[in-house]
Amino acid sequence: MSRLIVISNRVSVASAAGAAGAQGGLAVALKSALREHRGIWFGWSGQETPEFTGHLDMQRNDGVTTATIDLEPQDIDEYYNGYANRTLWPLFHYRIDLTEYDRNFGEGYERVNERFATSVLPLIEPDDLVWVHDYHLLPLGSMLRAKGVNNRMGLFLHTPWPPTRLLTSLPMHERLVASMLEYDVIGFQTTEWLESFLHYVQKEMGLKVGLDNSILYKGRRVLARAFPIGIDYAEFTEAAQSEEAKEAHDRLKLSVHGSKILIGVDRLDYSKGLGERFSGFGRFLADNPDLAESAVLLQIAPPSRGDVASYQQIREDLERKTGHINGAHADVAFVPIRYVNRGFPRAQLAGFYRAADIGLVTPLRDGMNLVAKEYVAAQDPENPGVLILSQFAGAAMQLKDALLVNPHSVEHVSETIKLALEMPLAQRRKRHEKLLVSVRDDDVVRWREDFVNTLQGKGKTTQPQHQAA
Ligand code: GDG
Repeated sequence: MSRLIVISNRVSVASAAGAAGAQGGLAVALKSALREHRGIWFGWSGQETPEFTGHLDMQRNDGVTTATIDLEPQDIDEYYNGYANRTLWPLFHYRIDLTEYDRNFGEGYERVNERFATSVLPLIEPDDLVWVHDYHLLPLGSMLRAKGVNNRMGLFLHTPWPPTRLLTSLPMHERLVASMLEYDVIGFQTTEWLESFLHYVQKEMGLKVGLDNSILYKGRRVLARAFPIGIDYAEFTEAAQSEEAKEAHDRLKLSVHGSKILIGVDRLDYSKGLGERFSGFGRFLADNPDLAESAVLLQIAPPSRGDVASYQQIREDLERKTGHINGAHADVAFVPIRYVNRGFPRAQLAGFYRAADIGLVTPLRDGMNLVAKEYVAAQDPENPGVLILSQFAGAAMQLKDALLVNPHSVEHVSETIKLALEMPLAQRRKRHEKLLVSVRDDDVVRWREDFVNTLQGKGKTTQPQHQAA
């Protein structure tokens, strides 16, 4: 079996990130992939160095070999906080109002990708498969090719891919996309993002796309496909059975004195639609005075990307909104929104999900959204809760038995909460049963095998069973 070299912006070393309790979906997915595969995970350590040296810190922990580099403050400003999180992230989530176009960011992005390429090069052996992750590293493959790497190389994008008309607002968009075509395989979360990408290469670059979605570029064949990511189902259901999960479940249940529980779990990010969610819940409280005090919203939102102004802004907005809604609807022994700005260990999270009657997952735009899948996996099949899911999350393409909502409509969110609270047990069970099949079968193991097999050129392997056509 070929070795796998996984390259991503950040590397989650050992179990430290797990203990901190706020690792993102990418880290959760990759760790389980690497544990099973011989190989190396390369990326930024998250640490600063006054001057870039390219020194590789190699470690073996938890069955995973990692190699990390430190970056200079200017790299972090221009590449990570700049081009990645102030330019590409908002643009890829359809927020051109928040997208900043700064030439220094673009230069920093290229410089750091070049530094990644130079540093990882000595680790790559001739038969290795190279698997690059996410929007931070789109041009990395082309830089490795320029250094003579002929290995099979794949890219997986965890975010959405924006419509062509939005992407063309990015200066030098052609150059960015052309650099991506140096990979052998380009993976997206859903067919929607894939179609946007194929639209771009046809309309803007005049390239031909074959029936198998392969793109002929400079005499090479690049395969673009959807590979919807899943959760580590086995690991998560085990965590949900643990004593720690049961204690967390009981603690939360006891604390609400018989009220129903709605849960949201999200990195504090504007793409997750937290403000709209709170407003929808506020509308539900206002529309249903007879049901007031019968439902509590627990929102867990560990802060992320705090160095970026738009993230500071959303934090302030949410604090104000929570205060406003709680002020209007609280009573001496009742507070409708519990807004918690910190992370919890995974087992506790699983217990909270299980205790919740409704999973409220309402991003305005999301590549996939693993929280929706975790909520389903954590339910008691005999008495499951109801998943309310944004129609704009990639997960909505698979989880069609959730109650799908338009997160921009406070009325729709409010009505859907009511519907979910009143849903009879038989219907809850029926919906959950179908959702569970998708979450269990299209898990992270299947995702990884599918991507790696495709990268190895083993032809089209099993398509996810529950991906919409
Ligand atoms: C990106 C894409 C795509 C959250 N709070 C805590 C905690 N989390 C964990 C969740 C879940 C993960 O973080 C979040 O994953 P998501 O998929 O919801 O979102 P992103 O972080 O934006 O991930 C996304 C994903 O990559 C994978 O491709 O699905 O669309 O944006 O696993 O449980 N974990 C713990 N404590 C917390 O308080 N332990």
